[in-house]
Amino acid sequence: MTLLQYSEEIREALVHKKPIVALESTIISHGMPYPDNMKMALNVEEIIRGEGAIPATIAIMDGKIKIGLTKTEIERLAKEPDVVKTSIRDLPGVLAKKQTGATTVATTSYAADLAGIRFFATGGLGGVHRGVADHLDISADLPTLAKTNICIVSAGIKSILDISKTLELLETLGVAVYGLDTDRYPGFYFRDTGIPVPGATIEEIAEMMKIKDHLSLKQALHVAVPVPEQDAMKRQVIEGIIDAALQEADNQNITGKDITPFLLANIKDKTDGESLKTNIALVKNNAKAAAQMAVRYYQP
Ligand code: PSU
Ligand code: MN
Repeated sequence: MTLLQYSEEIREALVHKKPIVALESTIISHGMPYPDNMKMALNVEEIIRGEGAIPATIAIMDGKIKIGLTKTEIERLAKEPDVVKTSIRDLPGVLAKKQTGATTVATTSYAADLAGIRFFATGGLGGVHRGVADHLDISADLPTLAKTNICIVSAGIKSILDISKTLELLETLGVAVYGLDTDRYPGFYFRDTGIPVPGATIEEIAEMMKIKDHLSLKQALHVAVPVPEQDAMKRQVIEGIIDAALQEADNQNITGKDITPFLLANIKDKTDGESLKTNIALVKNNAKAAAQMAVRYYQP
């Protein structure tokens, strides 16, 4: 049974040890509306190519985990209404039922690691939800990152979450966290949470990944990149909006895997689309950084 299916380009890149950057698909199907999601997905691939690396968007289609998608496949993920949000526990079910599945950070990391891809760019990690004492909601992204050897580049943990508890849990799980050229952890929509983290350069991150390979350390390395200044939102503004969105989710009894897509869409409406613009800008910025790391990692 071969469940992994590579595009010709990715197969060739893996054989010749060319730099590859993995990309998730939940952000396409459940993180952004059409057609912005499709434009974003295609733009991000171009940005990675522009840096000399090869993009590998990952999704579940026709009973296979596909690594490297065609434009038509990306369009399906962006448009079709019944794409399943596929976190790690959902993977066997989506494959067995031959559903179309959009992979989360957890499932994308797992698949990328399996394929031997070392770098992965996304928007924001999942994590510990706010109010966790009353409602135990912790993203499967975290335990999965504890056992996948990947460098995950994001603009932090999604602002809708409890950032300090998520960072504590990442520490427990053995996932290292570095700021790219900054020693303050970014807050997804905004640049600075005030939480100190060690800073690192592109070169240092590439070196860390090589060292991790030597030591067979299975945990992910998380690199946080602040959203560019011109695209960032003001912390005070977005925090108020997040609180209102969380209240609405609670009123409407939204739980489980629906909560993150609900909050992202609700925040987009409340900000007249500004949060979506910021989200797109930060994903592009992360893709560029991840591509630079991948290129560096494969330099002799
Ligand atoms: N980053 C974004 N938008 C998203 C996500 C990340 O900018 O939609 C997705 C990722 O796929 C992540 C998921 O794994 O949200 C987390 O969902 P949950 O909290 O249900 O685990
Ligand atoms: Mn959850």
